[in-house]
This record gives sequence, structure tokens and C-alpha cells, in this order.
Amino acid sequence: IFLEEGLRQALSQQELSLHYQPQVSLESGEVVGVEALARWFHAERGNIGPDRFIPVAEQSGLIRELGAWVLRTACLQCIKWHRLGHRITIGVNVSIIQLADPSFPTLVAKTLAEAGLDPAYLELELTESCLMGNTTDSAAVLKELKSLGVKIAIDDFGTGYSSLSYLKDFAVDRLKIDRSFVREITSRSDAAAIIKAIIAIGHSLGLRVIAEGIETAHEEEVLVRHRCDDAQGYFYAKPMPAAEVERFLTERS
Ligand code: G
Ligand code: G
Ligand code: NA
Ligand code: MN
Repeated sequence: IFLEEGLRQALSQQELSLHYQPQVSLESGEVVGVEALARWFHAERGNIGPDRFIPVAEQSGLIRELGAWVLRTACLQCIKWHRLGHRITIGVNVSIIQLADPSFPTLVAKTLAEAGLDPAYLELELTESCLMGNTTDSAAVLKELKSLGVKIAIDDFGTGYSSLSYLKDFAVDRLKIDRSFVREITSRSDAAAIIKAIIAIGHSLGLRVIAEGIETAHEEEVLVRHRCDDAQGYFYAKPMPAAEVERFLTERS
């Protein structure tokens, strides 16, 4: 109850912010995109992580308002970077509850138009369970989103309850290899084998593949060897405020 009340206030009193984590091309080394991650700084209790407040937002219905705010803030920030000459994509996490809302595509279209952002630069991150929920509503919503021209990524790929058939059914654009596999890349040969297999599946379907949670040069090396397209992780940069991202982009280009 504290969290729910607090979150309601946070939404109206601007205690929420977005951090952005760079995504790097393993071929060119350039930053090709960023993922937006919600942050909540509570005046008395300090930082409250999204692992705690996203579930509360989902259970209370506040996720609709929160999700709309994240989407708008992220798109407006992305167009600012474009105007500075950095043509990067913006990744936004979408909850299963947003995906089940028939008015979600309209919200996305309106937000893109207001920001003046080309839909091809918005990547919506869904989890496998989002797609496996398999309700008629979410399937229709996803189809409408695709027709707007936005990109769809499967987040935490390989950890969910998955059926690979959704990869063809839903015209997904990118797979994000979950960081639990990357973390075990050196200690467990099966983790490396799974990574190799995910990259092969993705590429054979014409999808790009990004690995999450890269922390060391050795992990990067293994991913490059398996021809992974892009990477995201502390090895490159932590999630950070927009101003720091701008500095990072300028230094790297
Ligand atoms: O940033 P961090 O690693 O603490 O994020 C923890 C979890 O919270 C991740 O699974 C991430 O996907 C989720 N998360 C962060 N921001 C958002 C958001 O804006 N919307 C949704 N639905 N999930 C988010
Ligand atoms: O579930 P999702 O993939 O959206 O979660 C992304 C989260 O992963 C972010 O909250 C971010 O803080 C975290 N993260 C990003 N890079 C790394 C990393 O290199 N190591 C670890 N341990 N966490 C990371
Ligand atoms: Na994500
Ligand atoms: Mn993930």
C-alpha cells in the first residue's frame, strides 16, 4: 500500500526519471541505440528499483499511466539526440498489461507523432510471456504496432516459457539474449552453447541479436566470435541520465 500510494504521488510530483543504457554494435563499436529504464527517487526512502515498483504498477493499474509517461519521455529524449546528429534507436520496456490494451497502438502512434520521431527508431521490448499470453487482444495489438513501423524486441530471451513459433507469427525484429547466459559464458560450456544457438536461430530468421549484461572483454570476445550483432552491459556503460549519455555519444563518435 505504501508503494502504491507513493507511486501515485511519484507520477504526479515528478519523482520518476529515466536512465538510458547504451547498446553498441559489435561490428563497428558505435552506439546504435539505448534502452530506457525507469527510476524512482523517493524523498525519504531513496531509490526504489523498478523490480519493486513495476509489479506494483501492474497490479494497481498505474502501469498505464506510468507506461505512457515512459514512452513519451523516451521518444522526446530520442528526438533530441537525433537533432544533435546521433541517429540512435530508443528501447522501451512494455508490460503485458499495456500490450493487452486495445488503445495502446493509438497511444504509440500519437506519442511518435507528437515527438516527431520516425517509428523505425522506437523499439518496444516485450518478454516471452507477453507473447505467450496469446490472447486475441495482444496478437491484434502487436500486429497494429508492427504496421506503425515500430520495432519489436524479445527481452530476456531464453528464460521464459517460450514457443519459438511466435518468432514467425509476430514478425519480431530483434532478440535480446538474457544476461544470465552471458554471466556464465566462461564458467559453463552449456551457457556458451545456448548463446551460440540463440544467435543461429535469430540470424536464420533474419533477426538482429543483442546480448545483455556484458561485463568483461572476454565475454565480448566470445560474442564477437559467435557473430552476435550488438551488446549492452556495464562493460560499455551503466544506465545513466540523458546528459551523461550525450557526453558518452560525443566521446565515442
Ligand atoms: O534497470 P533495472 O535493471 O533495475 O530494471 C529491472 C527491471 O525493471 C527490468 O526487468 C526492466 O525491464 C524493468 N523495467 C525498467 N524500466 C521499466 C519500464 O519503464 N517499464 C517496464 N514495464 N519495465 C521496466
Ligand atoms: O529485464 P531487463 O533486460 O529490461 O533489465 C535490464 C536491467 O539489467 C537494467 O536494470 C540494468 O540495470 C541491468 N544491467 C544492465 N547491464 C548489466 C550488466 O552488465 N550487469 C548486470 N548485473 N546488470 C546489468
Ligand atoms: Na528490457
Ligand atoms: Mn533483458
